[in-house]
Amino acid sequence: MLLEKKHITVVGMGHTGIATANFLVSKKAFVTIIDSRPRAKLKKNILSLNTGLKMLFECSEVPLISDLIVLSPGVDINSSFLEKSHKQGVEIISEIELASRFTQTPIIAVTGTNGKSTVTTLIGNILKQAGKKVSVGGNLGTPFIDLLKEDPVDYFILEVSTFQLEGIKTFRPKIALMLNITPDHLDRHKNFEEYSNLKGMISSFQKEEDILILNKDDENVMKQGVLSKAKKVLFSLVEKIETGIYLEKKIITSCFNKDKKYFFSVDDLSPPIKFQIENLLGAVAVATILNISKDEIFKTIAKFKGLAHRIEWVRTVGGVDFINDSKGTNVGALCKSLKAFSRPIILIAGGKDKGGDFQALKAVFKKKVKHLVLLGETKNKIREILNGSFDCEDAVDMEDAIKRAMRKAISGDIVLLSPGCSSFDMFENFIERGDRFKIIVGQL
Ligand code: UMA
Repeated sequence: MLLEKKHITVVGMGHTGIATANFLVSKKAFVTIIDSRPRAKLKKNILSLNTGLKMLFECSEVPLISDLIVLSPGVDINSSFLEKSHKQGVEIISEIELASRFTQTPIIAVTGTNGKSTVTTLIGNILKQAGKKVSVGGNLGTPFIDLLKEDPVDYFILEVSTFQLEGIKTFRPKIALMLNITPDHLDRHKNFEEYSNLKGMISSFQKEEDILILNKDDENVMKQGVLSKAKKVLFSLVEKIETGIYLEKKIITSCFNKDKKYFFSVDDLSPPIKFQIENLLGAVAVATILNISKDEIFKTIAKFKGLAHRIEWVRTVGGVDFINDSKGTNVGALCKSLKAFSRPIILIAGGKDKGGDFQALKAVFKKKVKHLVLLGETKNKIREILNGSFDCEDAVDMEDAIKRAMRKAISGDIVLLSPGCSSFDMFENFIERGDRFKIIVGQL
């Protein structure tokens, strides 16, 4: 793709916009970067931009001459300010699309509503342990276009969101992995169908020789998988799989071309990975396809500390495990976390409502939750939905919530913070909420 002397507009001056604009300048394009926020709010961002480009602030209008528009993930491709450009036939793409046009290195892309950061990191760690040169990023933090600086590598391993998939035209992972699809980001996407279809886009440009790994236990994932041309590999927690990874008497097992291999028992795993078996199966599927030995996989897993705020094991106090899942900001994430445990759970949930369907929680609460402590703005909504069918109490803040949970817990229980809501009613973000939980648990 020739960029020299092309007029390119980059929308958004966050991590992605900055990395993209700097890349385009290095390719000698005429770059304009626009942002809807005022200059005063973007002082730090401006410092990271190279010279030789034009900046427009408080701007929601694309410059008239634009050969190409590259969107940051936070910018909706259906925004009204892009309508004219769509009509004029200007190419509008996401940053992962642009980056993928500048490398021949195989891409391993991971998507899903929940668990994708953990799985992306785990795959990266396993491949590094096995001596491969990899570069890991995407939605996880470092924009793909910034990772190109590390090329040549053996693989790019990317966490990919629907916001990024919305703007792809050719993005073709050698291996794509779809973990799960449950409702999220419905404030951005029209409805669940649109959101699911965008997740499915991860495989849209894959060919017969590429591989698509699917979670057999998730019907929405399987629905999307049917549409793909790629070779399918499945994984499942609950059933035997002909081509893929599953559990046989608690032993992680692979089966390819009728050849079965046994890895290790989930009983041999320690926290934090023992609560993330489904995610682990996805990562093992990728590693197996790439012929990584079971020893290398096990060595990585033994060292894996998990990611902060994602089913993060914090501490065991008097036989009670405290788990921080503050990143569980939607109902799907909360359900997933509850299903990860086979022991009684005292759950701390609630926060700012993202329009989640809490009705869906009733059945899983009955099965998994021993006691519920409610926090934040959604307290009343959740209580009303439970309609007296469930033992719950209110807490005024995190400290109070943990104290209340402690009173109900006995040895062998799990105290889980998995709010199912965003954090903005009481905290700066989910990180501050999770850190608060960890500090208080650390002082018990
Ligand atoms: N902006 C506009 N016009 C708009 C919308 C936004 O100008 O219509 C501007 C904002 O004023 C701001 C900039 O765009 O200055 C922000 O861009 P951005 O939201 O795309 O943020 P980045 O810093 O580029 O971060 C993005 C991802 N953010 C989102 O998807 C919202 C990061 O994922 C990702 O780590 C990063 O690129 C690198 O790839 C974050 C995220 O929350 C962690 N992702 C969602 C999730 O995980 O659920 C999908």
